[in-house]
Amino acid sequence: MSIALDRPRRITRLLVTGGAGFIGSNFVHRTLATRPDVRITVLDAMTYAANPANLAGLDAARVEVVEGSVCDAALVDRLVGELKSPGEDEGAAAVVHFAAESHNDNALRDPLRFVRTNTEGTAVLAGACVRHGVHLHHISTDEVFGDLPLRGSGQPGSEDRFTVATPYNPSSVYSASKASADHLVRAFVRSHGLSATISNCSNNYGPRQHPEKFLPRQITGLLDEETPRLYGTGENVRDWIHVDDHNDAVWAILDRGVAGETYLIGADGERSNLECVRALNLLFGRDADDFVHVTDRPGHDLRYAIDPSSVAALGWTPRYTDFAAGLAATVDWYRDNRAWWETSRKDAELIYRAAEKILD
Ligand code: NAD
Ligand code: TDX
Repeated sequence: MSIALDRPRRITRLLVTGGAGFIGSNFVHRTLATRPDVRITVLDAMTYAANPANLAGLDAARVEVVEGSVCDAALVDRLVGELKSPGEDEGAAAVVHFAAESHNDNALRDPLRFVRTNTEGTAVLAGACVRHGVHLHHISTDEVFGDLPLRGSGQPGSEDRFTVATPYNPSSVYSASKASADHLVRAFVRSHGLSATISNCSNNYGPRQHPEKFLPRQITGLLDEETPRLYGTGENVRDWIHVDDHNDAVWAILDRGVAGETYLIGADGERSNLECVRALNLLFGRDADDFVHVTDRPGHDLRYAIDPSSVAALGWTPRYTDFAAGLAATVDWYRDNRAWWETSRKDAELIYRAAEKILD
């Protein structure tokens, strides 16, 4: 069976969950800029991870922001039902589901919050989409597949990348809660006739990412003249993709993805954490090796890598193929937007510093 539609869907109404967070808000901005006929309702619980500035000043005729949880079944049912207006094409409405607790380190401290939002919240949304006949695009992560051995290590799997056929093997509560959500979406497709697509993407970077995450933590630290902090040895590898490339791939799936299919999104961006920190130090005119090793994350996944051929088959290709240039532009964004990150960095560092020890 083909994994691309011959005739694209024509979507004009979206419910975007988690649209005040990092990837969701970039999705809203990009959609407004590139899809003049699309109107959006954002549903976001405005947790610590959301920043109201992310959606400030947008065209109120095209974006409505509703504060609430994806676990609130009555609210979700109403918002999904309101997407379908009489006279509009069948298939003109869709839900794009970004809302999640997204940070692995927090899952170590408060696992049930992850189960509630990521797992239960996805089931609530899927049920509402079934009742109202609305398509659901579920945003997931490459972490559901577990991790791979380092390239060149000679271990079985060390030259592999994740594909749509890779078995699920999550190792953290975050990735297990996302894996359960993916399974629930597939169960609603099979047992309840839900129209849904799923995408599993690798690590995103770009503007508006919370300073608790690796790259913004190092960038905002360097802007405050602090030394970068690497978990453990720093040999762990992530497959970096610019957030706009991720969101363009999501639109390719909304346009041409086949209901029931899963697409893996990545941009051939494998880099060790050590390489990233060295590159950042150089961008700040510092000695590449001026960083500290700190307490490692328990259960820390070693390597992620995505084979993006499923989404490439929809005609998508990444535009940010020069990681150094994308990183430099991201540094500029944080330099120009100190007011956006200052408070959330302070809050995140209080938690980090209470737990971490410098190893060398
Ligand atoms: P984020 O933490 O920056 O944003 C998450 C948003 O969801 C926040 O605005 C938050 O307020 C909202 N939210 C949390 N709980 C909610 C609830 N119960 N109801 C409604 N809204 C709620 O996360 P992000 O990095 O933008 O990730 C977005 C999605 O993309 C997540 O599903 C994540 O699993 C997935 N993903 C992220 C990455 C990455 O590198 N960041 C990579 C692959 C997939
Ligand atoms: O200070 C740090 N030092 C460090 O070495 C921090 C905060 C992280 N790290 C390491 C841990 C990881 O190997 O950097 C790597 C990236 O860490 P995170 O930014 O926490 O991301 P990760 O755990 O890889 O998960 C991210 O990508 C997949 C997102 O947070 C998830 O939501 C997404 O699903």
